[in-house]
Amino acid sequence: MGGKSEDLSVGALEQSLPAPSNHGARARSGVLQLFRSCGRALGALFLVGFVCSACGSTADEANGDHPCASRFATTVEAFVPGPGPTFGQSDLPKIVLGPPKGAGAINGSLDVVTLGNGGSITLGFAPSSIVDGPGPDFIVFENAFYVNEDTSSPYAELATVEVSDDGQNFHAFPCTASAAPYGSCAGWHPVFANPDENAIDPTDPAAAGGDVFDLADLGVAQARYVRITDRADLTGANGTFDLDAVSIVHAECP
Ligand SMILES: [Ca+2]
Ligand SMILES: [Ca+2]
Repeated sequence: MGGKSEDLSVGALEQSLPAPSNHGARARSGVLQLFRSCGRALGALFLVGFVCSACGSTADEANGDHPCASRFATTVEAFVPGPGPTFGQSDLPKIVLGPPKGAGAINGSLDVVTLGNGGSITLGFAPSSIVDGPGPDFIVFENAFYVNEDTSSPYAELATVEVSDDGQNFHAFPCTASAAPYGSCAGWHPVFANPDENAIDPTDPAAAGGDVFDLADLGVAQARYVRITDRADLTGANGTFDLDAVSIVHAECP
């Protein structure tokens, strides 16, 4: 964005330059031209400096959030696998840290860890915290997809999501649905963001895909931990939750 603004600024300055009018005036014009060129160069530098003084600004700051360096899980605080599949578990913790690797509406990512039936995982986000801002505050990415592209029929693998600010006291988003739509369960929205393959912002709840959560629904102002627990009452082929990543929409950091 900064580069593009620079080019536009310099281009606008170039257009305001008058061309030399005749040979007699060429020498004088040459000196003048030099001053003008220097002036333009300084002006361009000033403009570039002005434009780039805003380069550090982000939509986060406009929303009153901090532009935190990390917007994804940075630690696995606990992992308690349930019985059943063990896919991805040997790749912990890194397989759930950082951004998601979404595979789109009709495919599920394989860059995931399965929790096993009733298994749970607790993620930390230090030095960032999730804070309650307007709308969704964080996004949980599973590898759900739409069967036959039917958006009313997600291949869902459900889990309950809880948040905590001290790592001891957790508050749960209720997850009890047994048929779509699955309310505030995680594991039923396809994932589109994949920084390896596209430019979709994994922290944009309107574009990233995944399951979005709003701290305001629980009356919680801030959370530093997210615990995800597979629904033990759901078993079978799609009975175990597969975690790809968690991103922070509204972040705060030291
Ligand atoms: Ca919120
Ligand atoms: Ca289950």
